[in-house]
Amino acid sequence: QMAHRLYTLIFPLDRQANRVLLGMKKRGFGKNKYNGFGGKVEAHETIAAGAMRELHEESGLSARSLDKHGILFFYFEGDSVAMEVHVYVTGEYAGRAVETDEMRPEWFDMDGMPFEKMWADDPEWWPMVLEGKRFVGRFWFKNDMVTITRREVAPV
Ligand code: 6U4
Ligand code: NA
Ligand code: NA
Repeated sequence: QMAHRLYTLIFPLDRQANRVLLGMKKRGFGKNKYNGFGGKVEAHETIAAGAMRELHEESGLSARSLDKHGILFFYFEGDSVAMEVHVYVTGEYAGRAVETDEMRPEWFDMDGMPFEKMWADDPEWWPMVLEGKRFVGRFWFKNDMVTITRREVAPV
């Protein structure tokens, strides 16, 4: 059994306007890609608390509730540690999105995601978020992290 490292990924939604807040990542893993907000879960916190903390650190927003949508497992060729990413949305949050050291926030139409500037797996599961479905996905990447060599993604 392979070792996993826990991560969160959270998407603030403005359901009335049919928009989602993404962040352009300015540094580190996934630099120059748009994504939801998130990061590593710390040892002392629950996964949900980690999602809320990362959202606040990276966007300035404070979530009042979370909706869990899925779990994504990412495997990288030649890497013995997989990523286990817990995906949430929130429609209830306080504050206003601000640019931080890590992320430049930008609203997008929920049906107009900039997939060409996102991780390669995102178009495969984002439709399930829109449909309100829960999902589990497993993606195997080549070293370039662009090419998916194998995928299993399904609603649960
Ligand atoms: P540091 O810089 O150590 O504080 P931290 O913010 O804890 O990092 P980070 O930003 O490296 O962690 O976490 C990676 C983020 O990227 C998580 O939100 C999960 C997300 N992510 C990683 N691979 C992804 C992929 N293939 N598709 C996707 N999100 C991915 O949609
Ligand atoms: Na992060
Ligand atoms: Na972080």
